[in-house]
Amino acid sequence: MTIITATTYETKVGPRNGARVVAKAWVDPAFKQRLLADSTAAIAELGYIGRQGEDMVVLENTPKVHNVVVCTLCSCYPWPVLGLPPVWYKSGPYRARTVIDPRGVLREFGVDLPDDVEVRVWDSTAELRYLVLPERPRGTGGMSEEQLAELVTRDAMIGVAQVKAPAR
Ligand SMILES: [Co+2]
Repeated sequence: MTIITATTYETKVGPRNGARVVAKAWVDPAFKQRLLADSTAAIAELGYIGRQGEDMVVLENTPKVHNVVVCTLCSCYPWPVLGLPPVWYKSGPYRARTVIDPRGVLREFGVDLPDDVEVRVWDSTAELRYLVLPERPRGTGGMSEEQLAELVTRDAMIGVAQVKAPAR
């Protein structure tokens, strides 16, 4: 019997599925189009289906729009693509402040967005679960889909981080 700690599941195992979705969207324009048009069905193409993932909406970050996901009521979270939510996602301060002061919360996570970037906050519900499609970082043109997936973090798919190119 294998015992996986909550921490491992939160940060490693669970979010790898979402990272594969993101990396595929970065390299496969047709998949990205399907992903944005019908997120649940496109994610299911990769086999990521199940509880808390029945009604997915993928939110695309662009140079002018940054999406952040929260659940103000409880801790709704897309289990099939991200695993279990981190402790801070369930915390009162994150749930309350993300709606009131998203830029302030993002700064605390190390994301300082220019004023001309619109921040959109999405409140998860039992019906809808969100996954952020982060921007592909510059300087990753030669990387494979697998290598790109390694760059994608859980926090970037919640919207409290940006994906960074590997240091040279
Ligand atoms: Co909830």
